[in-house]
Amino acid sequence: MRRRLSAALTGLLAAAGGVCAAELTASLTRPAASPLVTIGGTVIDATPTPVKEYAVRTFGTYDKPLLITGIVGTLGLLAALVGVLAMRHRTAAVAAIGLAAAAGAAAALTRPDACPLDALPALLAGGVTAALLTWLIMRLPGSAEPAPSSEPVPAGSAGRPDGAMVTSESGQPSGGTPPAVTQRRRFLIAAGTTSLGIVAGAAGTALLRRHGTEAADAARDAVTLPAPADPAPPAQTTPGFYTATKDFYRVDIALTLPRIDPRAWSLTIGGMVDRPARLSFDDLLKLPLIERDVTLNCVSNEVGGPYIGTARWLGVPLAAVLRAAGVQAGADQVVARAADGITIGTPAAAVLDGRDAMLALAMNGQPLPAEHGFPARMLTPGLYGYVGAAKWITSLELTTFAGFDAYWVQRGWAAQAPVKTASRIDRPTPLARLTPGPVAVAGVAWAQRRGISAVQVQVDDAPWRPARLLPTSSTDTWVQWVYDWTATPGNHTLRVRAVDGTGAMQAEHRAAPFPDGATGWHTRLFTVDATRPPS
Ligand SMILES: Nc1nc2c(c(=O)[nH]1)N[C@H]1C(S)=C(S)[C@@H](COP(=O)(O)O)O[C@H]1N2
Ligand SMILES: [Mo]
Repeated sequence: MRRRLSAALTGLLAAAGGVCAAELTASLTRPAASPLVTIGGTVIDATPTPVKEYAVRTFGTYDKPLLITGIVGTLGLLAALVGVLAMRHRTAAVAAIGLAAAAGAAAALTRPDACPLDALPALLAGGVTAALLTWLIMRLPGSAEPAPSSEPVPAGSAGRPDGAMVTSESGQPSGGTPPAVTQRRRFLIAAGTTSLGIVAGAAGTALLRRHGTEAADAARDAVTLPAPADPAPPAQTTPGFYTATKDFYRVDIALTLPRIDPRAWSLTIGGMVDRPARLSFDDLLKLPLIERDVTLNCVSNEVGGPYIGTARWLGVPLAAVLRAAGVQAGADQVVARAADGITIGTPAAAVLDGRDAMLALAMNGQPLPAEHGFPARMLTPGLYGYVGAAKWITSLELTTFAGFDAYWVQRGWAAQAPVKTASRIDRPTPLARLTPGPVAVAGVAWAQRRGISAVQVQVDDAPWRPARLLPTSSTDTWVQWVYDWTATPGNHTLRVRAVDGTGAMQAEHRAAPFPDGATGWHTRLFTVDATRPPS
Protein backbone atom coordinates (compact mmCIF):
# COMPACT_ATOMS: atom_id res chain seq x y z
CA MET A 1 0.00 0.00 0.00
CA ARG A 2 2.74 2.44 0.99
CA ARG A 3 4.69 1.48 -2.11
CA ARG A 4 1.67 1.95 -4.28
CA LEU A 5 1.12 5.42 -2.83
CA SER A 6 4.79 6.27 -3.43
CA ALA A 7 4.48 4.98 -7.00
CA ALA A 8 1.37 7.14 -7.55
CA LEU A 9 3.22 10.17 -6.20
CA THR A 10 6.15 9.31 -8.43
CA GLY A 11 3.80 9.30 -11.43
CA LEU A 12 2.46 12.70 -10.39
CA LEU A 13 5.95 14.12 -9.96
CA ALA A 14 7.08 12.81 -13.36
CA ALA A 15 4.00 14.24 -15.08
CA ALA A 16 4.44 17.58 -13.31
CA GLY A 17 7.99 17.63 -14.67
CA GLY A 18 6.69 16.86 -18.16
CA VAL A 19 3.96 19.52 -18.08
CA CYS A 20 6.47 21.99 -16.70
CA ALA A 21 8.90 21.29 -19.56
CA ALA A 22 6.04 21.73 -22.03
CA GLU A 23 4.91 25.04 -20.55
CA LEU A 24 8.48 26.32 -20.56
CA THR A 25 8.89 25.32 -24.22
CA ALA A 26 5.56 26.84 -25.20
CA SER A 27 6.60 30.11 -23.56
CA LEU A 28 9.61 30.14 -25.86
CA THR A 29 7.83 29.04 -29.04
CA ARG A 30 4.16 30.07 -28.78
CA PRO A 31 2.18 30.35 -25.51
CA ALA A 32 -0.99 29.31 -27.35
CA ALA A 33 0.67 25.94 -28.09
CA SER A 34 0.81 25.01 -24.40
CA PRO A 35 -0.72 21.52 -24.04
CA LEU A 36 -3.05 22.77 -21.30
CA VAL A 37 -4.36 25.40 -23.72
CA THR A 38 -4.62 23.20 -26.81
CA ILE A 39 -6.24 20.34 -24.88
CA GLY A 40 -8.58 22.86 -23.27
CA GLY A 41 -9.49 24.26 -26.67
CA THR A 42 -10.13 20.78 -28.00
CA VAL A 43 -12.34 19.97 -25.01
CA ILE A 44 -14.32 23.21 -25.51
CA ASP A 45 -14.79 22.50 -29.21
CA ALA A 46 -15.89 18.93 -28.54
CA THR A 47 -18.32 19.91 -25.79
CA PRO A 48 -21.94 19.80 -26.98
CA THR A 49 -23.52 23.24 -27.16
CA PRO A 50 -26.07 22.65 -24.34
CA VAL A 51 -23.29 21.64 -21.94
CA LYS A 52 -21.26 24.70 -22.93
CA GLU A 53 -24.35 26.84 -22.40
CA TYR A 54 -24.79 25.31 -18.96
CA ALA A 55 -21.12 25.93 -18.10
CA VAL A 56 -21.24 29.58 -19.16
CA ARG A 57 -24.54 30.08 -17.33
CA THR A 58 -23.39 28.36 -14.16
CA PHE A 59 -19.76 29.40 -13.95
CA GLY A 60 -19.75 32.61 -16.01
CA THR A 61 -16.24 33.89 -16.54
CA TYR A 62 -14.88 31.21 -14.19
CA ASP A 63 -15.60 28.55 -16.79
CA LYS A 64 -12.06 28.71 -18.22
CA PRO A 65 -10.08 28.45 -14.97
CA LEU A 66 -12.45 25.61 -14.07
CA LEU A 67 -11.77 23.87 -17.35
CA ILE A 68 -7.99 24.13 -16.82
CA THR A 69 -8.40 22.87 -13.25
CA GLY A 70 -10.40 19.94 -14.61
CA ILE A 71 -7.73 19.11 -17.16
CA VAL A 72 -4.93 19.36 -14.60
CA GLY A 73 -6.95 17.16 -12.22
CA THR A 74 -7.57 14.54 -14.91
CA LEU A 75 -3.92 14.55 -15.96
CA GLY A 76 -2.94 14.18 -12.30
CA LEU A 77 -5.22 11.19 -11.85
CA LEU A 78 -3.90 9.54 -15.01
CA ALA A 79 -0.31 10.26 -13.93
CA ALA A 80 -0.90 8.62 -10.54
CA LEU A 81 -2.36 5.53 -12.24
CA VAL A 82 0.55 5.36 -14.67
CA GLY A 83 2.91 5.62 -11.69
CA VAL A 84 1.28 2.57 -10.08
CA LEU A 85 1.35 0.76 -13.42
CA ALA A 86 5.06 1.50 -13.75
CA MET A 87 5.85 -0.46 -10.56
CA ARG A 88 5.18 -3.72 -12.39
CA HIS A 89 4.93 -2.93 -16.09
CA ARG A 90 7.39 -0.24 -17.01
CA THR A 91 6.94 -0.68 -20.78
CA ALA A 92 3.17 -0.40 -20.49
CA ALA A 93 3.54 2.78 -18.45
CA VAL A 94 5.90 4.33 -20.99
CA ALA A 95 3.49 3.31 -23.78
CA ALA A 96 0.60 4.99 -21.92
CA ILE A 97 2.65 8.18 -21.62
CA GLY A 98 3.50 7.99 -25.31
CA LEU A 99 -0.18 7.68 -26.13
CA ALA A 100 -1.06 10.70 -23.98
CA ALA A 101 1.74 12.73 -25.60
CA ALA A 102 0.52 11.76 -29.07
CA ALA A 103 -3.02 12.80 -28.13
CA GLY A 104 -1.65 16.12 -26.84
CA ALA A 105 0.32 16.66 -30.04
CA ALA A 106 -2.78 15.85 -32.10
CA ALA A 107 -4.79 18.38 -30.07
CA ALA A 108 -2.12 21.01 -30.73
CA LEU A 109 -1.90 20.29 -34.45
CA THR A 110 -5.66 20.34 -35.03
CA ARG A 111 -6.21 23.75 -33.44
CA PRO A 112 -7.43 26.18 -36.10
CA ASP A 113 -4.39 28.42 -35.63
CA ALA A 114 -1.85 25.57 -35.44
CA CYS A 115 1.62 25.40 -36.97
CA PRO A 116 3.78 22.22 -37.06
CA LEU A 117 6.05 23.40 -34.24
CA ASP A 118 3.03 23.34 -31.90
CA ALA A 119 3.40 19.56 -31.48
CA LEU A 120 6.74 20.07 -29.74
CA PRO A 121 5.58 20.96 -26.20
CA ALA A 122 3.29 17.91 -25.92
CA LEU A 123 5.92 15.53 -27.33
CA LEU A 124 8.52 16.98 -25.00
CA ALA A 125 6.10 16.57 -22.09
CA GLY A 126 5.79 12.89 -22.97
CA GLY A 127 9.55 12.39 -23.25
CA VAL A 128 10.34 14.16 -20.00
CA THR A 129 7.53 12.38 -18.13
CA ALA A 130 8.65 8.93 -19.38
CA ALA A 131 12.30 9.62 -18.56
CA LEU A 132 11.54 10.99 -15.10
CA LEU A 133 9.14 8.18 -14.30
CA THR A 134 11.61 5.47 -15.34
CA TRP A 135 14.39 7.13 -13.40
CA LEU A 136 12.31 7.69 -10.26
CA ILE A 137 10.56 4.31 -10.26
CA MET A 138 13.93 2.55 -10.40
CA ARG A 139 14.83 4.38 -7.23
CA LEU A 140 11.57 3.58 -5.46
CA PRO A 141 12.53 1.57 -2.37
CA GLY A 142 11.86 -2.12 -2.99
CA SER A 143 11.64 -1.60 -6.73
CA ALA A 144 11.43 -4.68 -8.91
CA GLU A 145 14.37 -3.48 -10.93
CA PRO A 146 16.65 -1.37 -8.80
CA ALA A 147 18.84 1.06 -10.58
CA PRO A 148 22.31 0.13 -11.56
CA SER A 149 24.02 2.33 -9.12
CA SER A 150 27.37 3.93 -8.90
CA GLU A 151 26.99 4.17 -5.17
CA PRO A 152 29.36 1.89 -3.36
CA VAL A 153 27.74 -1.47 -2.74
CA PRO A 154 27.66 -2.12 0.97
CA ALA A 155 30.12 -4.66 2.14
CA GLY A 156 28.89 -8.22 2.17
CA SER A 157 26.38 -7.83 -0.60
CA ALA A 158 26.53 -10.01 -3.65
CA GLY A 159 26.22 -7.68 -6.60
CA ARG A 160 26.80 -9.33 -9.94
CA PRO A 161 29.81 -8.23 -11.99
CA ASP A 162 27.66 -6.76 -14.70
CA GLY A 163 25.91 -4.56 -12.16
CA ALA A 164 22.52 -6.27 -12.49
CA MET A 165 20.74 -7.42 -9.39
CA VAL A 166 19.44 -10.83 -8.58
CA THR A 167 15.72 -10.70 -8.04
CA SER A 168 13.90 -13.12 -5.79
CA GLU A 169 10.67 -14.86 -6.79
CA SER A 170 8.56 -12.43 -4.81
CA GLY A 171 9.72 -9.66 -7.10
CA GLN A 172 11.53 -8.12 -4.18
CA PRO A 173 15.18 -7.47 -4.72
CA SER A 174 17.51 -9.62 -2.80
CA GLY A 175 21.15 -10.17 -2.53
CA GLY A 176 22.90 -7.00 -3.59
CA THR A 177 20.16 -4.57 -2.56
CA PRO A 178 21.42 -1.72 -0.43
CA PRO A 179 19.78 -1.46 2.98
CA ALA A 180 16.33 0.13 3.05
CA VAL A 181 17.64 3.35 4.57
CA THR A 182 20.09 3.89 1.71
CA GLN A 183 17.37 3.07 -0.80
CA ARG A 184 14.99 5.55 0.74
CA ARG A 185 17.64 8.21 0.85
CA ARG A 186 18.43 7.63 -2.80
CA PHE A 187 14.76 7.90 -3.77
CA LEU A 188 14.19 11.03 -1.72
CA ILE A 189 17.23 12.69 -3.29
CA ALA A 190 15.92 11.86 -6.78
CA ALA A 191 12.39 13.06 -5.93
CA GLY A 192 13.77 16.19 -4.33
CA THR A 193 15.96 16.96 -7.33
CA THR A 194 12.96 16.52 -9.63
CA SER A 195 10.84 18.81 -7.44
CA LEU A 196 13.54 21.47 -7.50
CA GLY A 197 13.66 21.19 -11.29
CA ILE A 198 9.88 21.63 -11.45
CA VAL A 199 9.98 24.71 -9.24
CA ALA A 200 12.79 26.20 -11.36
CA GLY A 201 10.90 25.39 -14.56
CA ALA A 202 7.68 26.92 -13.24
CA ALA A 203 9.55 30.06 -12.18
CA GLY A 204 11.20 30.27 -15.61
CA THR A 205 7.83 29.90 -17.31
CA ALA A 206 6.30 32.63 -15.17
CA LEU A 207 9.22 34.96 -15.93
CA LEU A 208 9.03 34.32 -19.68
CA ARG A 209 5.26 34.85 -19.71
CA ARG A 210 5.62 38.08 -17.79
CA HIS A 211 8.26 39.26 -20.19
CA GLY A 212 5.99 38.49 -23.15
CA THR A 213 3.06 40.30 -21.54
CA GLU A 214 5.17 43.34 -20.69
CA ALA A 215 6.56 43.55 -24.22
CA ALA A 216 3.05 43.40 -25.68
CA ASP A 217 1.74 45.96 -23.19
CA ALA A 218 4.64 48.28 -23.98
CA ALA A 219 3.87 48.04 -27.70
CA ARG A 220 0.24 48.92 -26.94
CA ASP A 221 1.22 51.82 -24.70
CA ALA A 222 3.45 53.16 -27.48
CA VAL A 223 0.49 53.56 -29.85
CA THR A 224 -0.46 57.18 -30.50
CA LEU A 225 -4.09 57.43 -31.52
CA PRO A 226 -4.83 59.88 -34.33
CA ALA A 227 -7.75 62.28 -33.97
CA PRO A 228 -10.93 61.06 -35.65
CA ALA A 229 -11.69 62.49 -39.07
CA ASP A 230 -15.35 62.09 -38.14
CA PRO A 231 -15.76 62.60 -34.38
CA ALA A 232 -18.69 61.45 -32.23
CA PRO A 233 -21.10 64.02 -30.75
CA PRO A 234 -20.16 65.35 -27.30
CA ALA A 235 -19.88 62.53 -24.78
CA GLN A 236 -22.95 61.61 -22.72
CA THR A 237 -22.69 62.89 -19.18
CA THR A 238 -25.17 60.70 -17.31
CA PRO A 239 -23.40 58.22 -15.04
CA GLY A 240 -23.70 54.67 -16.30
CA PHE A 241 -24.09 55.51 -19.97
CA TYR A 242 -20.54 54.44 -20.80
CA THR A 243 -19.26 51.19 -19.40
CA ALA A 244 -15.77 51.64 -17.96
CA THR A 245 -13.32 49.52 -19.94
CA LYS A 246 -12.34 47.55 -16.84
CA ASP A 247 -16.02 46.71 -16.23
CA PHE A 248 -16.79 45.85 -19.86
CA TYR A 249 -17.94 42.24 -20.14
CA ARG A 250 -15.58 39.83 -21.86
CA VAL A 251 -16.72 36.81 -23.85
CA ASP A 252 -14.41 34.76 -26.07
CA ILE A 253 -13.06 31.28 -26.67
CA ALA A 254 -9.43 32.30 -26.03
CA LEU A 255 -7.88 30.21 -23.24
CA THR A 256 -4.79 32.36 -23.28
CA LEU A 257 -5.19 36.04 -23.92
CA PRO A 258 -3.67 36.78 -27.34
CA ARG A 259 -0.87 39.34 -26.85
CA ILE A 260 -0.17 40.71 -30.28
CA ASP A 261 2.75 42.93 -31.26
CA PRO A 262 1.21 45.49 -33.63
CA ARG A 263 4.48 45.76 -35.57
CA ALA A 264 4.33 42.06 -36.42
CA TRP A 265 0.60 42.17 -37.15
CA SER A 266 -1.28 42.67 -40.39
CA LEU A 267 -4.79 42.22 -41.67
CA THR A 268 -5.34 40.46 -44.98
CA ILE A 269 -8.43 41.01 -47.10
CA GLY A 270 -9.16 38.27 -49.59
CA GLY A 271 -11.69 35.85 -50.98
CA MET A 272 -14.26 37.24 -53.41
CA VAL A 273 -12.56 40.59 -53.95
CA ASP A 274 -10.98 42.11 -57.05
CA ARG A 275 -7.93 43.48 -55.21
CA PRO A 276 -6.76 41.38 -52.26
CA ALA A 277 -4.93 43.56 -49.76
CA ARG A 278 -2.75 43.45 -46.68
CA LEU A 279 -2.91 46.29 -44.18
CA SER A 280 -0.43 46.91 -41.38
CA PHE A 281 -1.41 48.54 -38.10
CA ASP A 282 0.27 51.77 -39.29
CA ASP A 283 -1.73 51.59 -42.53
CA LEU A 284 -4.93 51.53 -40.49
CA LEU A 285 -3.82 54.45 -38.30
CA LYS A 286 -3.26 56.53 -41.47
CA LEU A 287 -6.81 56.01 -42.80
CA PRO A 288 -9.58 58.49 -41.90
CA LEU A 289 -11.07 57.29 -38.60
CA ILE A 290 -14.61 57.50 -37.28
CA GLU A 291 -15.53 57.81 -33.61
CA ARG A 292 -18.87 56.37 -32.43
CA ASP A 293 -20.77 55.37 -29.31
CA VAL A 294 -21.91 51.80 -29.78
CA THR A 295 -23.49 49.26 -27.43
CA LEU A 296 -22.13 45.73 -27.84
CA ASN A 297 -23.91 42.71 -26.42
CA CYS A 298 -23.57 38.96 -26.37
CA VAL A 299 -26.19 36.60 -27.74
CA SER A 300 -25.64 34.45 -24.61
CA ASN A 301 -26.96 37.20 -22.37
CA GLU A 302 -29.99 36.06 -20.38
CA VAL A 303 -32.88 38.44 -19.78
CA GLY A 304 -31.54 40.95 -17.24
CA GLY A 305 -28.00 39.65 -17.73
CA PRO A 306 -24.66 41.48 -17.64
CA TYR A 307 -23.10 40.70 -21.05
CA ILE A 308 -23.67 44.14 -22.54
CA GLY A 309 -21.71 47.38 -22.52
CA THR A 310 -21.44 50.74 -24.20
CA ALA A 311 -18.17 52.36 -25.22
CA ARG A 312 -16.87 55.17 -27.38
CA TRP A 313 -15.03 53.43 -30.22
CA LEU A 314 -12.51 54.77 -32.71
CA GLY A 315 -11.89 52.86 -35.91
CA VAL A 316 -11.61 52.54 -39.66
CA PRO A 317 -14.96 52.36 -41.48
CA LEU A 318 -15.05 48.81 -42.75
CA ALA A 319 -17.18 49.64 -45.80
CA ALA A 320 -14.38 51.84 -47.17
CA VAL A 321 -11.82 49.05 -46.70
CA LEU A 322 -14.03 46.50 -48.45
CA ARG A 323 -14.96 48.87 -51.30
CA ALA A 324 -11.26 49.55 -51.87
CA ALA A 325 -10.74 45.79 -52.19
CA GLY A 326 -13.66 45.54 -54.63
CA VAL A 327 -16.35 43.17 -53.33
CA GLN A 328 -17.42 40.78 -56.09
CA ALA A 329 -21.04 40.10 -56.99
CA GLY A 330 -22.54 37.22 -55.01
CA ALA A 331 -20.34 37.63 -51.92
CA ASP A 332 -22.83 37.90 -49.06
CA GLN A 333 -20.67 36.99 -46.05
CA VAL A 334 -17.56 38.58 -44.55
CA VAL A 335 -15.66 35.97 -42.55
CA ALA A 336 -13.24 37.33 -39.97
CA ARG A 337 -10.48 35.08 -38.65
CA ALA A 338 -8.73 35.85 -35.40
CA ALA A 339 -5.63 34.98 -33.40
CA ASP A 340 -7.59 32.67 -31.07
CA GLY A 341 -8.71 30.57 -34.04
CA ILE A 342 -12.32 31.67 -34.13
CA THR A 343 -14.22 32.55 -37.30
CA ILE A 344 -16.98 35.14 -37.23
CA GLY A 345 -19.32 35.58 -40.19
CA THR A 346 -21.02 38.92 -40.78
CA PRO A 347 -23.53 39.70 -43.54
CA ALA A 348 -21.73 41.77 -46.19
CA ALA A 349 -24.91 43.85 -46.36
CA ALA A 350 -24.56 44.82 -42.70
CA VAL A 351 -21.07 46.13 -43.39
CA LEU A 352 -22.00 47.96 -46.58
CA ASP A 353 -25.51 49.34 -45.79
CA GLY A 354 -24.28 52.61 -44.36
CA ARG A 355 -24.14 51.73 -40.65
CA ASP A 356 -20.91 52.38 -38.77
CA ALA A 357 -19.36 48.90 -39.05
CA MET A 358 -15.68 49.41 -38.26
CA LEU A 359 -12.31 47.96 -37.56
CA ALA A 360 -12.08 49.40 -34.06
CA LEU A 361 -8.62 50.39 -32.85
CA ALA A 362 -9.57 52.15 -29.64
CA MET A 363 -12.13 51.96 -26.87
CA ASN A 364 -13.01 54.79 -24.47
CA GLY A 365 -10.05 56.87 -25.65
CA GLN A 366 -7.37 54.18 -25.29
CA PRO A 367 -5.94 51.60 -27.69
CA LEU A 368 -7.99 48.41 -27.33
CA PRO A 369 -6.98 46.46 -24.25
CA ALA A 370 -5.67 42.93 -24.96
CA GLU A 371 -8.94 41.58 -23.47
CA HIS A 372 -10.99 43.42 -26.05
CA GLY A 373 -9.02 42.63 -29.19
CA PHE A 374 -5.80 44.65 -29.52
CA PRO A 375 -4.60 45.61 -32.07
CA ALA A 376 -7.90 45.63 -34.00
CA ARG A 377 -11.38 44.21 -33.75
CA MET A 378 -14.54 44.34 -35.80
CA LEU A 379 -17.62 46.10 -34.55
CA THR A 380 -20.96 45.91 -36.33
CA PRO A 381 -23.72 47.97 -34.71
CA GLY A 382 -26.99 46.05 -34.50
CA LEU A 383 -25.50 42.54 -34.48
CA TYR A 384 -24.63 40.32 -31.53
CA GLY A 385 -20.89 40.00 -30.94
CA TYR A 386 -20.54 36.48 -32.32
CA VAL A 387 -21.65 37.62 -35.79
CA GLY A 388 -20.00 41.01 -35.97
CA ALA A 389 -17.31 41.80 -33.44
CA ALA A 390 -14.21 39.63 -34.02
CA LYS A 391 -11.37 40.55 -31.66
CA TRP A 392 -7.64 40.07 -32.47
CA ILE A 393 -8.68 39.98 -36.11
CA THR A 394 -6.11 38.73 -38.61
CA SER A 395 -8.02 38.34 -41.87
CA LEU A 396 -11.24 39.14 -43.65
CA GLU A 397 -12.52 36.86 -46.35
CA LEU A 398 -15.42 37.69 -48.65
CA THR A 399 -17.44 34.54 -49.22
CA THR A 400 -21.04 33.28 -49.14
CA PHE A 401 -23.29 32.03 -46.33
CA ALA A 402 -24.02 28.98 -48.50
CA GLY A 403 -20.29 28.23 -48.72
CA PHE A 404 -19.09 28.67 -45.13
CA ASP A 405 -20.40 28.29 -41.56
CA ALA A 406 -18.51 30.28 -38.95
CA TYR A 407 -17.46 28.86 -35.55
CA TRP A 408 -20.71 29.32 -33.59
CA VAL A 409 -22.88 28.58 -36.62
CA GLN A 410 -21.16 25.18 -36.87
CA ARG A 411 -22.32 24.72 -33.28
CA GLY A 412 -25.95 25.42 -33.99
CA TRP A 413 -26.23 29.17 -33.37
CA ALA A 414 -28.02 31.26 -35.99
CA ALA A 415 -26.00 32.57 -38.93
CA GLN A 416 -28.09 35.76 -38.94
CA ALA A 417 -28.37 37.39 -35.54
CA PRO A 418 -29.56 40.98 -35.34
CA VAL A 419 -29.90 42.26 -31.78
CA LYS A 420 -33.37 41.76 -30.28
CA THR A 421 -35.14 44.61 -28.52
CA ALA A 422 -34.54 44.27 -24.78
CA SER A 423 -34.66 46.17 -21.50
CA ARG A 424 -33.23 45.69 -18.02
CA ILE A 425 -33.91 46.98 -14.52
CA ASP A 426 -30.64 48.01 -12.81
CA ARG A 427 -31.79 50.05 -9.82
CA PRO A 428 -32.67 49.44 -7.09
CA THR A 429 -30.33 46.47 -6.85
CA PRO A 430 -31.92 43.15 -5.89
CA LEU A 431 -30.70 43.25 -2.30
CA ALA A 432 -31.48 46.91 -1.66
CA ARG A 433 -33.53 47.65 1.51
CA LEU A 434 -36.33 49.89 0.35
CA THR A 435 -38.39 52.18 2.52
CA PRO A 436 -41.78 53.66 1.64
CA GLY A 437 -41.68 56.84 -0.46
CA PRO A 438 -40.14 57.96 -3.73
CA VAL A 439 -37.78 55.48 -5.42
CA ALA A 440 -36.10 56.07 -8.78
CA VAL A 441 -36.31 52.78 -10.64
CA ALA A 442 -33.80 52.87 -13.49
CA GLY A 443 -32.23 50.76 -16.16
CA VAL A 444 -31.32 50.48 -19.81
CA ALA A 445 -33.13 49.44 -22.98
CA TRP A 446 -31.61 48.65 -26.35
CA ALA A 447 -32.47 47.88 -29.94
CA GLN A 448 -29.32 48.88 -31.83
CA ARG A 449 -30.01 50.27 -35.34
CA ARG A 450 -33.74 50.62 -34.65
CA GLY A 451 -33.43 52.69 -31.49
CA ILE A 452 -35.84 52.83 -28.55
CA SER A 453 -39.04 54.90 -28.75
CA ALA A 454 -40.56 54.03 -25.36
CA VAL A 455 -39.93 52.12 -22.15
CA GLN A 456 -42.79 51.07 -19.91
CA VAL A 457 -42.81 49.85 -16.32
CA GLN A 458 -45.44 47.83 -14.52
CA VAL A 459 -45.71 47.60 -10.74
CA ASP A 460 -47.55 44.46 -9.61
CA ASP A 461 -50.82 44.35 -11.57
CA ALA A 462 -51.15 48.10 -12.14
CA PRO A 463 -51.34 49.40 -15.73
CA TRP A 464 -48.08 49.85 -17.65
CA ARG A 465 -46.65 53.35 -17.22
CA PRO A 466 -44.16 55.17 -19.42
CA ALA A 467 -40.63 55.60 -18.08
CA ARG A 468 -38.58 58.73 -18.77
CA LEU A 469 -35.90 58.24 -21.47
CA LEU A 470 -32.58 60.06 -21.11
CA PRO A 471 -31.36 61.65 -24.35
CA THR A 472 -29.05 59.75 -26.71
CA SER A 473 -27.48 60.80 -29.98
CA SER A 474 -27.52 57.47 -31.79
CA THR A 475 -29.78 54.48 -32.35
CA ASP A 476 -26.71 52.26 -31.93
CA THR A 477 -26.53 52.62 -28.16
CA TRP A 478 -28.68 51.65 -25.25
CA VAL A 479 -31.04 54.21 -23.77
CA GLN A 480 -31.10 54.91 -20.05
CA TRP A 481 -34.58 55.12 -18.52
CA VAL A 482 -35.95 56.23 -15.15
CA TYR A 483 -39.32 55.53 -13.57
CA ASP A 484 -40.35 57.49 -10.51
CA TRP A 485 -42.11 55.10 -8.24
CA THR A 486 -43.69 55.74 -4.87
CA ALA A 487 -42.91 52.61 -2.89
CA THR A 488 -45.49 51.24 -0.51
CA PRO A 489 -44.75 48.64 2.19
CA GLY A 490 -44.80 45.00 1.15
CA ASN A 491 -43.53 42.78 -1.64
CA HIS A 492 -43.64 44.12 -5.18
CA THR A 493 -42.97 42.87 -8.68
CA LEU A 494 -41.57 45.34 -11.19
CA ARG A 495 -41.54 44.60 -14.92
CA VAL A 496 -40.02 46.52 -17.79
CA ARG A 497 -40.57 46.37 -21.55
CA ALA A 498 -39.39 48.50 -24.45
CA VAL A 499 -40.76 49.62 -27.79
CA ASP A 500 -38.22 49.98 -30.58
CA GLY A 501 -37.90 52.80 -33.09
CA THR A 502 -40.17 51.03 -35.57
CA GLY A 503 -42.96 50.84 -32.98
CA ALA A 504 -42.52 47.11 -32.35
CA MET A 505 -43.02 45.89 -28.77
CA GLN A 506 -40.26 43.85 -27.10
CA ALA A 507 -41.22 40.15 -27.19
CA GLU A 508 -42.85 38.96 -23.95
CA HIS A 509 -42.29 35.26 -24.58
CA ARG A 510 -39.48 33.94 -22.36
CA ALA A 511 -36.86 32.22 -24.53
CA ALA A 512 -33.32 31.08 -23.74
CA PRO A 513 -30.36 32.64 -25.61
CA PHE A 514 -29.85 29.66 -27.95
CA PRO A 515 -29.94 29.93 -30.96
CA ASP A 516 -30.33 33.66 -31.69
CA GLY A 517 -30.78 35.60 -28.45
CA ALA A 518 -33.03 35.57 -25.36
CA THR A 519 -36.44 37.20 -25.22
CA GLY A 520 -38.77 38.08 -22.37
CA TRP A 521 -39.55 40.99 -20.07
CA HIS A 522 -37.16 41.56 -17.18
CA THR A 523 -38.80 41.26 -13.77
CA ARG A 524 -37.49 42.14 -10.35
CA LEU A 525 -38.97 41.53 -6.92
CA PHE A 526 -38.57 44.19 -4.24
CA THR A 527 -39.47 44.20 -0.59
CA VAL A 528 -40.31 47.56 0.93
CA ASP A 529 -39.95 47.68 4.71
CA ALA A 530 -42.88 49.23 6.54
CA THR A 531 -40.64 51.52 8.55
CA ARG A 532 -37.16 52.90 8.26
CA PRO A 533 -34.58 50.73 9.98
CA PRO A 534 -33.18 52.49 13.08
CA SER A 535 -30.13 54.47 12.04
N1 LIG B 1 -11.42 36.54 -31.60
C1 LIG B 1 -12.62 36.46 -31.00
N2 LIG B 1 -13.49 37.46 -31.16
C2 LIG B 1 -14.69 37.42 -30.57
C3 LIG B 1 -15.08 36.30 -29.78
C4 LIG B 1 -14.14 35.25 -29.64
O1 LIG B 1 -14.40 34.23 -28.98
N3 LIG B 1 -12.92 35.36 -30.25
N4 LIG B 1 -16.30 36.30 -29.17
C5 LIG B 1 -17.34 37.17 -29.71
C6 LIG B 1 -18.45 37.33 -28.81
S1 LIG B 1 -19.43 35.97 -28.59
C7 LIG B 1 -18.75 38.52 -28.22
S2 LIG B 1 -20.20 38.73 -27.40
C8 LIG B 1 -17.82 39.67 -28.30
C9 LIG B 1 -17.46 40.15 -26.92
O2 LIG B 1 -16.54 41.20 -26.99
P1 LIG B 1 -15.85 41.73 -25.67
O3 LIG B 1 -15.20 40.56 -25.00
O4 LIG B 1 -14.88 42.79 -26.07
O5 LIG B 1 -16.95 42.29 -24.80
O6 LIG B 1 -16.64 39.34 -28.98
C10 LIG B 1 -16.81 38.54 -30.11
N5 LIG B 1 -15.54 38.46 -30.75
MO1 LIG C 1 -21.21 36.66 -27.56
